[in-house]
Amino acid sequence: MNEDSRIYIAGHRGLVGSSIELKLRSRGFSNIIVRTRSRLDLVNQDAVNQFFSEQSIDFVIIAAAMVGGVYANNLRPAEFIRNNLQIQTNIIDAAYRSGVDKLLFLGSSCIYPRLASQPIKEDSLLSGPLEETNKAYAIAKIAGIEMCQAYRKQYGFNAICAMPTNLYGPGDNFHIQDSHVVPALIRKIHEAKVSGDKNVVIWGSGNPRREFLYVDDLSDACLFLFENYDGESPINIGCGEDITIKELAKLICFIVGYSGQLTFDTSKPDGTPRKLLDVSRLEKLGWRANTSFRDGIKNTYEWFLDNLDSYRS
Ligand code: GFB
Repeated sequence: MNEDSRIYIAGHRGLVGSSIELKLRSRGFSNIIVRTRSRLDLVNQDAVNQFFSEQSIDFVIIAAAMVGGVYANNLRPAEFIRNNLQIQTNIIDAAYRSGVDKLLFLGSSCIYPRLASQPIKEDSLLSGPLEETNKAYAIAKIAGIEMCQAYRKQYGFNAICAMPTNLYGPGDNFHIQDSHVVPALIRKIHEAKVSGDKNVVIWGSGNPRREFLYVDDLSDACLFLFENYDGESPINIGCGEDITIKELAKLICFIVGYSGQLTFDTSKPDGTPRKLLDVSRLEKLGWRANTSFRDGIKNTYEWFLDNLDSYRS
């Protein structure tokens, strides 16, 4: 990749894509190609084929996906599997056919079996049953990995796959029901503080463990892999540490400055009991996360306060 390379970021308005775009621009890449959904609908195969045939793209990063938290995944599995299969299939195939040099596909730690041994190694893919609440999304992402590997094997297409752990950061979706746990709790706890509520409801038991990675660390890792990895196996991206949802909620209360009670609504799903990635492959390649969780949550809360009128929800 050089500064004049034509790099297409699919999903540049999302949490991950926007961070990747900023990072590429800050490193001097000037030919970054992006399209809003109204100009290019990624579920439309003809539109995607036409876009690639017109653009002479060298490199592709697929950060476009339909994503959501445990509740949204459980409620709308048909949309999660259909939209994600269509988006990734259209892009991977059109990229290969139009002569793209290299493509990065982003998956998710939920591709691994629900009870995978921890920390989860890349090799545990397809070694056991998946978590029910996000099976449709996970199977779409697994199909994306398989498609990259099949195109590599049959056509020699340089498509690599990265599997990030749970992400958070500025620009996230703060929808009260559809979002992931970090933005949901930042919003709920902030709103309880402002309105003087003495109680915040946390979904599930509070016992599940999750590993959280700050989005700018993820975008850094993606560019690192783009420049340093050409293998077939997916590579996990995480920080190597996890915490319980209860501990997460307490940390957010501390950062927001809220001193009310937390109660746990066990009628809501817990999802996977634990998801901690084994990041030793990535570390051997030479990359490590460097944002502390406390700093990451602080930055995210500050961003939320600065964008109270315009955050995504
Ligand atoms: O972030 P989250 O939805 O992702 O939930 P998953 C993580 C944990 O936080 C679950 C609990 O145990 C939730 O029950 N939780 C507590 C909450 N309060 C809340 C809340 O207000 N909102 C949310 N969302 N959770 C998703 C997958 O699973 O992770 C996706 O469904 C994707 O497919 C993503 O892989 C990374 O880790 O459970």
